[in-house]
Amino acid sequence: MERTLLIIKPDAVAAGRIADVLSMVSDAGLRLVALEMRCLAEAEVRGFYALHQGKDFFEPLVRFMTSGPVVLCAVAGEDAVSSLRALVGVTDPTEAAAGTVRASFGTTIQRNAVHASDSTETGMTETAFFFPEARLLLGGFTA
Ligand code: 3AN
Repeated sequence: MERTLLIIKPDAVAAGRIADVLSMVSDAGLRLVALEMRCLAEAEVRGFYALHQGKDFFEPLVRFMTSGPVVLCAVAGEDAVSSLRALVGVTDPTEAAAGTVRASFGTTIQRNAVHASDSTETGMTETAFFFPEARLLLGGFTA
């Protein structure tokens, strides 16, 4: 079972698309194992996107990601990382395949509706960045 982190970004939250995105995740056979809606602190965003520090889009990205509430979602499933990336589409919504989350709800390369981990390794580290292991509901789905 892989883990991956989905973030519904401030643009998609403001546009009222939380339920649409979560439906697409469920319909793809992926399981939500933790969910939290809140505003991110600037330091958290800088830490989360540390890889991009120094790039020209970094400061605008920090401002955007702290501009309103986000929904943090830990997602689990077989091939969860690649399945979620396929569902989300490429970074630039104008280039994303029809029917993907970013093509449907993103507007620009910055305001691209969601984040999704890009490898099995970042799936683990990014999930752990926001959710301690004890908060992941990895078992007990018997209903
Ligand atoms: P992805 O989220 O598709 O893995 P990354 O990790 O390369 O993309 O970029 C992280 C975030 O930084 C993107 N989701 C987007 O919001 C922003 N971003 C990336 N490239 C650009 C760019 N060229 N111009 C503006 N924002 C960008």
